[in-house]
Amino acid sequence: MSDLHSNRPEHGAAPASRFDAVIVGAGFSGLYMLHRLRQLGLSVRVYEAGSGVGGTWFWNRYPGARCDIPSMDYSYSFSPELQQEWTWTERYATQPEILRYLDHVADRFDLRRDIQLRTRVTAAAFDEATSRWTVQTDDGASTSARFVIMATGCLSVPKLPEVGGLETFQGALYHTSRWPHEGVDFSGKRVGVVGTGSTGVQVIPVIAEQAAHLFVFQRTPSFSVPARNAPMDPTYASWMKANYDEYRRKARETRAGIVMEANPKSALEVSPEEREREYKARWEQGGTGFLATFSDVMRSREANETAAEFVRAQIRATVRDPAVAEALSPRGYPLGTKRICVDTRYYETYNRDNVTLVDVKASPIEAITPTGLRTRSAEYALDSLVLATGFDAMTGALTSVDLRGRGDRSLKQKWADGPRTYLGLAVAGFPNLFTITGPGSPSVFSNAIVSIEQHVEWIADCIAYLRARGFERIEATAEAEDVWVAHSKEVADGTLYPLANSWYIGANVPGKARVLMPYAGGVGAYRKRCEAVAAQGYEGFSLSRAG
Ligand code: FAD
Ligand code: N01
Repeated sequence: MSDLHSNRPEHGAAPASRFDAVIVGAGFSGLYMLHRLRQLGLSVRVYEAGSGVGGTWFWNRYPGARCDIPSMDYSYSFSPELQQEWTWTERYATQPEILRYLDHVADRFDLRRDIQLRTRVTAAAFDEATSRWTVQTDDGASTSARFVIMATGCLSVPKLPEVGGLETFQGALYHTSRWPHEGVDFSGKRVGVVGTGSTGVQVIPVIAEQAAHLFVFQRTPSFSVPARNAPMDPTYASWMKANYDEYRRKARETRAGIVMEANPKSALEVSPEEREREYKARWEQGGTGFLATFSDVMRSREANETAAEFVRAQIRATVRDPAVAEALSPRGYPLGTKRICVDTRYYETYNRDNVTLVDVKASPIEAITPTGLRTRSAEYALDSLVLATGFDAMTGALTSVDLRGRGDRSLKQKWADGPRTYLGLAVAGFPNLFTITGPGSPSVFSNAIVSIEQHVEWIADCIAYLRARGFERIEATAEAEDVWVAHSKEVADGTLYPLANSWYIGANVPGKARVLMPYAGGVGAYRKRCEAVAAQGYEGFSLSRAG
């Protein structure tokens, strides 16, 4: 607690600057939020810890990084001009291309003049007398703002493995989400990668092509489907640009924020031949659409197992060594309940002579040593160690800021047993604070850009409403929050998600409460709920004027 305490704004110290709103983070969320609030005529300051804009795409520069939602979908829809003028070069754009896009957005909408880079928000406290927040940054300054919008990202706080000796390693150590800007040359090196989630699955095939030898330390195998990435088909891109409005409208009404052909049939009602044919067709098509092969893949354990077994069969057909194929075959949790990975030649990589799969579930990592990594049964000499060990997801970036609401209550303490929000947008006890893609919203269960745009627009409309009617304060009621938390749990319990030890439920961080953090009800239904709340004068919120 003492370190948190020292971050708190000094009582009585006058903030050096005043804004209508402070936005924390300059990724997809923060950039668009700034643009919308400026359009309303608000004075805004964005604080961003990184030395550039782009968020996820600024930080995750590891080789092989790219999106897993097609780029024509994984992009802003708010500006028809931007949509028409930007050209994606691949079906799934690489990290450098997405970062170029976000830099272009920052320039095109003249956003940079309100963004303060290299500045981390460490604390923020709500003053009940003035209905304003005092925001503290790591440069020692404080700022007063009526509204604070946390655009801090669901996957922005890297997580290191709980393994002793990391600091003793004499070779080169990397976390994939803090990759050196100048890149890394692995030629001639013995490299270890810990982690086989979406990041590991992307980085492993690329490092394997360069390293003298690659050791993959796998604890839990992932289900991965091929991306079938390819240069952008100009006919498809032209069609999309001509039909973007209608396409985006449809995407907003779907479950996952992406238009995909969903098969209404149950996996269990069709013949084995039809089942195989359908899975094969989706596998050949590539991408996350595999999850929509049948209507009950994500709802019925038995149906799910048919999809899981299909993937295991693909692994066996691809990987030559049967023991390695078996070690790569996920078992014990349903497909899709840890985020499904989308890869390029992932399983094929294990046929290379310079790649060794090490099963660290069977023989756990005991320590990182000065010269490499030691498991219970062997020692591996390494020149470089790459940690693809993920993030303190969804809550990490929010609770690492010392947020204090009414009565000096800390968000971290309030969320000790799991995050509680109203719609993933607001928290009872924390007036005038909004979260973009916060826990309790569909966020990571969707094409993030669809969810981000919906939140940004809802928050901007809400602030416009308050200002037009002279309200200074808005706060989610405890009752509305309780109802939303209960509803989210009920929806979650109707899915298979709680059956996996995933970051979705906080299982990757020791001591973190086990709660399914994203809302599993789908973006279409969720959007309708948010719109109804606004249409009813912000039902579930209390609004108040000065004094
Ligand atoms: P972020 O991009 O995470 O930006 C948050 C920013 O806030 C960061 O720059 C961070 O430095 C800053 N910040 C945080 N705390 C503070 C603080 N206290 N003070 C100052 N600054 C702070 N989603 C998809 O839908 N499709 C994909 O294909 C996809 N691919 C992904 C690939 C990778 C490698 C990763 C890690 C995630 C991916 N995601 C994907 C999820 C991705 O995070 C979102 O799509 C999206 O980029 C999130 O944007 P954001 O602005 O909300 O958050
Ligand atoms: O992180 P993860 P990620 N010893 O938490 C392992 C998005 N994303 O960075 O499963 C050994 O999924 C851990 O093992 P286990 C996407 O939403 C998207 O890969 O805990 N292993 C696991 O294998 C994704 O879901 C893309 O047993 C240890 C891995 O590290 C999210 O970001 C690309 C360990 C962590 O996997 C996070 O993905 C990249 C230990 N002590 C990311 N500790 C796209 O393709 C951890 N692990 C779009």
